[in-house]
Amino acid sequence: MDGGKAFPELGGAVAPPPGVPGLDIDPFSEAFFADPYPDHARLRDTAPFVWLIKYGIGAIARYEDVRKVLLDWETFSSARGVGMADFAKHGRFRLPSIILESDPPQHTRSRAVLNKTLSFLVMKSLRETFAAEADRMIDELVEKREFDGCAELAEAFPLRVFPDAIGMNREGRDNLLPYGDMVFNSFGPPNQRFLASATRAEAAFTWVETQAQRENLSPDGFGQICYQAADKGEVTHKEAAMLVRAILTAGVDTTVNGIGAVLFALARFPGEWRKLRENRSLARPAFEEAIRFESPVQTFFRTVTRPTTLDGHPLAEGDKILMFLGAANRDPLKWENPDTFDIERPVAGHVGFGVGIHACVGQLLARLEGEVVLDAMARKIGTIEVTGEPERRFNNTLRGLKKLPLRVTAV
Ligand code: 4IA
Repeated sequence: MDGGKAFPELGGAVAPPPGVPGLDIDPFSEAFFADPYPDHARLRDTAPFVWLIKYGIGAIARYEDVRKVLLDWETFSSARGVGMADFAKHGRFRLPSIILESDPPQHTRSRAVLNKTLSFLVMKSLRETFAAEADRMIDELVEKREFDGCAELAEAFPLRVFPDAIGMNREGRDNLLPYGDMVFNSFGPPNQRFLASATRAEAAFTWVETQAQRENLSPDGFGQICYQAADKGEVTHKEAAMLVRAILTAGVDTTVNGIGAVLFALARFPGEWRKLRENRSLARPAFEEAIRFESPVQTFFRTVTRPTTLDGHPLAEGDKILMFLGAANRDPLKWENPDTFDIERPVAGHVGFGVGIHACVGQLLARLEGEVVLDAMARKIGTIEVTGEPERRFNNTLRGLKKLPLRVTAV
């Protein structure tokens, strides 16, 4: 199979290999983003392995298959990029990440350092500050009554707590969101959406590299843990900077869209909001269920390293495979009533944070942020209602909103 000659802007449609059903779905189009669920169902229902004609790329959307590919890192590599572009054929748009875009043994070294940097103990040290900030922010919003759940909460909260926690200085933090938007767009095809975001974020590129340097991080932020590991020889100091860059890249848009997802879901499912108010210990499960339900990170690619098969179809070295995490998280073969937001369901095993060696290394941080926001809301807010049309933010990888007009009442 030739998964390579495939960018639409560079060549047009590619017929499927014999026996693989071809679909005319474009998972990087606004029509798809506006309502991906009918197409997710077509992707899952047609066959375990389907072909996206527009891009000339094989895809999987069923839970079992997505899980299997995520777990088999030796056959399905990340080192040639986890986006559509194959570093070996199409070049790279930034210096490859030594955690996301790497395989063992490099990945193992990087991961060990990030595991320490984002450990349970580090999260424990952040909890009090994060919770106090969530309380303060929710008090202010309750006072205000009407606000934009995106700008004033889902974006504001991570931007408030995360840069401080890692130890960034104050200047230029407004680069973080455009930078993330660009990187997450870069995992899709080189479409207009990506090009526009790259133009918007041009200056953010060097800014992020600079922010990741040791001398620009405060001594008590958790970013220093990467450099302390370098002092001990676990990685080089240059690698430590790359790992801090990774945290800066991966840590904002993801949690913004995770918090956005749970706000939007709770506003649409008042019964679930009631359950949360009555039982605050559901804050963490509610956030987790929102990650399953919305899957803020919708898709990733892998590159085949050696001859193998998917659903009996031969794959060759160099083939790219697209995995639909969002579709897997709503696969009816795995989930009961998958399209229902249910904060009491058994949600373990969802692939919203991935699974296997590349499973989200920041998931404890994400959950901490989600939990303290929901806990503060459950204590302070009586009712939540959507007062206007929510607006989606379109991104080649991320699913989320840019506007969510809300009205809340105090308890
Ligand atoms: C990096 C998957 C996503 C959260 C992510 C994005 C960028 C990086 C890592 C993870 O730059 O290393």
